[in-house]
Amino acid sequence: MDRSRRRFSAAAGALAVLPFSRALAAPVGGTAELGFAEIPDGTLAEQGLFALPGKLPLIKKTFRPPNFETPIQYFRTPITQNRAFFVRYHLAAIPEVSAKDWALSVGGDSAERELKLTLAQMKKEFKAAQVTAVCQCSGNRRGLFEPHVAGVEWGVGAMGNAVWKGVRLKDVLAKAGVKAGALEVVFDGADHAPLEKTPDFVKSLPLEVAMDENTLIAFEMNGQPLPHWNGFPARLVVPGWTGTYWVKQLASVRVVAQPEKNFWMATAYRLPRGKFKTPTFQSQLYSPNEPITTMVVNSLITSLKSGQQLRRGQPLVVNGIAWDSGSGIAKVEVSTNGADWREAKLGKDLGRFSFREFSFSMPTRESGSHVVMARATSKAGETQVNELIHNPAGYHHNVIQRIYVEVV
Ligand SMILES: Nc1nc2c(c(=O)[nH]1)N[C@H]1C(S)=C(S)[C@@H](COP(=O)(O)O)O[C@H]1N2
Ligand SMILES: [Mo]
Repeated sequence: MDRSRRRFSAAAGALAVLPFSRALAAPVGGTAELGFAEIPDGTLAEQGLFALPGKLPLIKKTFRPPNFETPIQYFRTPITQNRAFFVRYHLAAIPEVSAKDWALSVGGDSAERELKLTLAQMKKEFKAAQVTAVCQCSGNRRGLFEPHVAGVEWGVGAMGNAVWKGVRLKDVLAKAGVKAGALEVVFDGADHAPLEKTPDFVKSLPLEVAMDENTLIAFEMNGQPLPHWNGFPARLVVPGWTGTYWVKQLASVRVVAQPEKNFWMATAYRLPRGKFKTPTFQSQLYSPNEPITTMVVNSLITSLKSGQQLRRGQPLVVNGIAWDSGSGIAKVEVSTNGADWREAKLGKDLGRFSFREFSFSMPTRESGSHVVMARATSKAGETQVNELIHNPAGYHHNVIQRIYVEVV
């Protein structure tokens, strides 16, 4: 019997009062009810909801720096509303940038010239571009790792999907002029550490990813200016790549001929080499590990909680969302008995970088327990895993959920 199964039996059987006391101890998002591990992590058990200015109540992970995750109910629509969108920062000093005073610096040793572009200039000089894309933290679901690893103990909500609008980074780089020999493009935001002990958050991308037509400098999210907490007035949008590259409060862009070697590239956000089939970041392969790059295929069931009881005769509805790094979702299969898989119906295609809704419904004629699973497969042929692929920083958790429901 696997661990979550045992947890379920205990909750449903001998300790009939347990679900209630657990509800008190774990107001939101315990690991068991998400269909993963058996024992709720301390952090997950103690967390509560808190509303940052301009935001709905989100699941508080840390105040300084602000780390807040999106409660599961906001994933019942394919677009995540701005006020519910998760917030992730590494550094606690986040200036309120005024749109009027903001200007982006563009340069670097592999740029032909230096530019300083105000928001008005950016909007006037470059063609508008838009993409619907998932921003997901590399460490989304880290709190579900067993054994646990250090870092923000995220549940399933360190992600969101939005319509991002701005200008293409490649158009801005073309105006600056990219010299032969350019290797990476380096991004810095306006935030910094309060005590200058922590290195400034600076990220780089391979030149070809920076030049991709879907890589944007975005000013808008779902038709509104970016919320402060999501990067106002401008952020990088790198569809398919994990959230770490989506630099907020973007202040400077530099085209360089050498690999960027600061802490956030050389030490943090790295994976053991060769463990995942994601693309390699060629210019950053100088140690036994490599930078994380694109997201792995994944899904989330949003219509059920583990331990939930359904009345016999009520349909068992398995709805949720699926996403990958941009090949698009080919299929989502659902199992309700731990053995057979049936294809769910896919919702409207909002673009290959977007969440894709799925739905499945089954009549319940008899009482009994079900293990409900959903398994997404991308158009590139990648499928969610049965067993966690361990890595020290707790990235790329795409283990198939196992949600236990009881028909009574
Ligand atoms: N300036 C700045 N940009 C940043 C970060 C940061 O700490 N500072 N964190 C990154 C990480 S790790 C993630 S997952 C995303 C989260 O985006 P969100 O806060 O809009 O949800 O922002 C990225 N951009
Ligand atoms: Mo992240």
